[in-house]
Formats: sequence, structure tokens, C-alpha cells
Amino acid sequence: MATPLESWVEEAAKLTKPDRVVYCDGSAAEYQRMIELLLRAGDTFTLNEKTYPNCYLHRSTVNDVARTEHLTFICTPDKDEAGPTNNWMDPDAAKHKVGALFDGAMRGRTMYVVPYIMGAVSSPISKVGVEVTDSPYVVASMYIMSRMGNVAMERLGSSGEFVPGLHSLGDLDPLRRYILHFPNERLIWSIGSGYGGNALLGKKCFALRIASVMAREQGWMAEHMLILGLEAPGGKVTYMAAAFPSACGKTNLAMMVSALQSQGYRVWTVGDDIAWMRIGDDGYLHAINPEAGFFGVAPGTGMLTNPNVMEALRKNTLFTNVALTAEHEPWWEGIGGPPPAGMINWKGEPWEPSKGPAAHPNSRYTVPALQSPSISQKWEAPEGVPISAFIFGGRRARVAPLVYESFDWQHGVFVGATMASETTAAATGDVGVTRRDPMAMLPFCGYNMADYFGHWLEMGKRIPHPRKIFHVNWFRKGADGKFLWPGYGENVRVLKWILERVEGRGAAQETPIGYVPAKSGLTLDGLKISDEALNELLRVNPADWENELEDSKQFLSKFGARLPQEICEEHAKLSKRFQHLVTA
Ligand code: GTP
Ligand code: SPV
Ligand code: MN
Repeated sequence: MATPLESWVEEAAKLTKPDRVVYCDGSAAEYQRMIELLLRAGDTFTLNEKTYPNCYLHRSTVNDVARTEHLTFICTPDKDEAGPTNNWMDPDAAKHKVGALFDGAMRGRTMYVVPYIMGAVSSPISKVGVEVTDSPYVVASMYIMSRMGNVAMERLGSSGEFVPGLHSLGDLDPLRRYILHFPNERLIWSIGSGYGGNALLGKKCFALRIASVMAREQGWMAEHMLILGLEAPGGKVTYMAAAFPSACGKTNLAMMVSALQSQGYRVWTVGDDIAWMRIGDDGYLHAINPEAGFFGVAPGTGMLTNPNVMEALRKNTLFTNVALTAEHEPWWEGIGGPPPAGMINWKGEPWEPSKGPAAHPNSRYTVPALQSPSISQKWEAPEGVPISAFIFGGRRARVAPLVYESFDWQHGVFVGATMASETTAAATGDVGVTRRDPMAMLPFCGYNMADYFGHWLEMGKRIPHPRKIFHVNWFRKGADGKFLWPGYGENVRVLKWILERVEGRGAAQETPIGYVPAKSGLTLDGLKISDEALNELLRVNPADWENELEDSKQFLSKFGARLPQEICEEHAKLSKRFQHLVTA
């Protein structure tokens, strides 16, 4: 008798009509076969074998370089289940419409069956997914980003416990591009894009959109969060999880070289994008990183900003849409130094400054996690790591101070629910527009976000040790339009203050939005920063926050009566704290 997997693959093949079906084993030889196919297709190039061994550059179609949120749908029978922040389609209508696009989509192509595990092979928190795809680039990327092939088949056995994902490049026309989620069936359909978050279905589609639905039903959490361990002098490591929107600094924070290393503070990487968390026997939330690699933003990554990543990228890395130097090395803006002569830009054209950035602003590297010099010893711990602090953050030129601590869990959930950030090149559309992005999950929550806030509040009641919740902003700008804070490795100074607050120390000053560091509370030795810059970074300006209160109220009103009362309560309390300040 056919297994549930075989039956589903057969059904997918009947619809898409590939010339052949290949079950992937996850071997290094298979990865090389995929690379060979890509090289022959002419859109992928071997990089300098001496300086970048086993590294390749892939160029995507020019219209397929980022996530496409307007083409991403949550398909539930009831529109309200998807909520006001998601695009919605009726499941039957969606299958009818997009089924027609899948019909025969793999004719002349090979269908690869990619069984994969999200999470360490031995972790009870891990889950199995199966992606069928006609893209060798997707297979190669899944090889780096997940535990795929035979290990996943072994874990699955003859069980039907896997999240199926059907993927085809289709004709790569954005007019026929759809990323569909059927949370009730735990099913994913994606067509028309080969780009990371649209096409590597284990990542945002499964590990966040589908998993967030499962997590709410089953009492755990699936979050767009990095996981790091901060080592203090003496060697004790404290784990923190941080949610920043796409291209707002998760990878860089998780993989930083600490500016306070000589004082004994170091950062260890557990994950850079996604956290699955469960309440452990010890009463802490325990987090695992469901991924096996990093799909990181290349621009801005250099020896000065992030030497750990630079070292990790020197072998076995698949680059996408970066520029190519005459020496066949990858290049991007911010790698350090002036652009070398004779470059080919991300589109494959000879580059000159008038052509704009040589690398696409959302060009990326795909690299095995183990290659990072900062990888934590605990990164594959089956039970995950206990989280002592949650950090929300955004990219905001104004308003949000460098760091503040919420008053309690409920207030912290409000801080997450109302956080905002300027849009980035990680998704198509305008860049630099401030939008509300609750918990950095706006594009990734698979259900009504009002219920998602409710789930956060509920978890707070259930965690025996609810941890402190903070908010950070590395991106505040001065009047000259320049960042006030140096960022990157210097961000450890903020992590150190967070650690001290968690331990009941750390000098702070109470403000209406929460506790901000007292100037004496931040360790600033060895850092050149003016007093003005520091004042501005820590300033809570009532006029800014008046606008903020108005704007967040408008945003929250979208959820109507479904919004948890506690969130309204926190809004009213914040408003009142500012009024007291004015009348005091
Ligand atoms: P996704 O992979 O899209 O989820 O993004 P991410 O949150 O992991 O962002 P990442 O760390 O890749 O950073 C995105 C961009 O922000 C890169 O260009 C970085 O160089 C830049 N960046 C990261 N941290 C800092 C910082 O502390 N200060 C400044 N100024 N820029 C930063
Ligand atoms: C993001 O956009 O948040 C990413 C990249 O981490 S992607 O995998 O494309 O979603
Ligand atoms: Mn991300």
C-alpha cells in the first residue's frame, strides 16, 4: 500500500505532469548534481575556487528578488480567521484558480521530492515537511537550510505527519505568482517564484505561517526571532530571543563579534531568523532554531561590521544576486573598500556607478549554520535553550529610543503588538515607509493577529517564569540623517544592560514608555559617542509619542471587537502616563 507521502506525491505529479519524479536523498553528491544543473542552465556561476571553494553565484530573474507580500494568501473558510492584516482567499476558490496554473506546470521538467526536518534530527520539537519542486536552486538551498533527504524519510517512516508543500517556478511571471497557505489542512502551494521566502517552503511558509497556527492550537510559539546566548565574564551564558522585521538586523545581532569581548562578553549564535518555543519542565520557554543554515542579507556585511559572517562565507556558500568581480569573487555594497574595476552587476551586466547598486539590495547568501565561528554549542540541543529575555525591535529614524524595558509581560505584549518599522528591500514594494509590524510577524502570522496577541497574553499566564520584554532600535538618526548609534558589534553594550536588568541590576530611569537606561547604566568605555547623540538616543519625546499613540490606536482599531481587552487597556495606560507627565 502507498504511504501518505507516496499518495500525495502521486497526486502532485498528476496535477503538474513532470517528465520524471526524483526522491532526494540529501547527500553532498546530490547537491553537486543540482549545482551542475544550475551551471548548465547559465544563471549560476562557479566562484573563485582558491578564495571561495565550493561557492556559487546564482542570478534570479530580475522580477523575482524578494518576498511578494501582496501575492501571499491565507486560505481559511472564514475570512475573519485570516484577519485584517492578511490577504485572504476562500480555499476552494484558491485551489480552483491556482490549480489551473499548476496543471501541467512541470511538463518537460523534473519533480524533486524534498523531505526535510525543521529542527535538529533528534529534537522532539522538530517537525517534518515535504516540498515537491521543479527548481534545482530550491533543492540546493534546502540542502543548506534544512536537514533533508534520508534523515527526514527515516523520521517520517510510514506516518502521514508532515506538512506538504507544492512548489513550481511556473513561468516566473508575477501575474501568475501565488503563495498560498491552507492552515486547516496544513498545506502550502507556491507558484511563480524561486525566491527564498516564497519558494523554500520550510522557512516562512511552514516554520512561521503554518507553524504559528499549530503553535496556538497546541500551546507553543513560532516566532520571527533570532536566538543568541550572551556569555558574561565567568562563562555563564544567558539566552535571549529577538524579533526584528525583515532586514532589520537579526542575523547581524545573532552573529556579532562583541565589542566587549576583552571584558568577557561574547555572543553565541543559536538561530538568526526563526524560533520555535515550548514551556520546559524548568518553567522557562525553551527555543530551538528550526533551520540548519542562514539565508542572510549580503549588503552591509563586511569585515568591520560582521567578521563572523565574512569568515563563514568563505566556503560552501550559495550567493544570490550579488555582484561578481573580475577575480570571480562575490561583491556587494558595504563589503568594505571601493568597488573594484571590471565588475559584473547582479543582472549580469558590466557595472558602472550610474547603474545603481552592483548587488541587489536584497542579495543574499545561503550558508550552513555550522560554518559560523560564533555557532553555539547548544545550537542543536534537542530541548532548546531557556530564554531569559525577549527583545522586539524596529528600524526607526525617530521616536523609539535605543532600548527600553517594558513594565511587565502584558505591557511587553502591547509593545510588541504596536511596534513599527521602516520597510526594507526584503519584500517588494516601497522601501523606507514606516508601518506597524507586530512582533515582526505582520507578513508571517497564519491567522488573525488579534488572536495572536491573545496567544501571547495567554502564554504569559502559562509560563511559570514569564521573562522580561525589551524594545531596541539601532536605526535612530540625527538631524544630519546619519545613524546615531554605531550598531553591529557595539550592540553588545545594549545586550549587557538587558542582561543586568534581567538579573535585577542595571541603572534605569522610568519613563512613560518603560525603563530607559540611565546614562551611567550603559557601558560606553572604548566607544566614541557624543553626549548629544547619547541624549537623543535615550530621549522619549512626548510629542513623538502623541503621534505614536494616535497611529497605533488606528492600527489596533482594524481588529475590532476581536482585539484583547488587555491591549486596549495598555494603550489607555500609556496615554495616561504621558498626560501625567504633561500635567506634572
Ligand atoms: P531577514 O533575513 O530579512 O529576516 O533580516 P535580518 O533581520 O536578519 O537582518 P540582517 O541582520 O541581515 O540586516 C539587514 C541589514 O541591516 C543589513 O544591511 C545589515 O548590514 C544592516 N544592519 C544590521 N544590524 C545593524 C546595526 O546594528 N546598525 C546598522 N546601521 N545596520 C545594521
Ligand atoms: C525575511 O524576509 O524575513 C527573510 C528572508 O528572512 S525570506 O526567507 O525570503 O523570508
Ligand atoms: Mn526573516
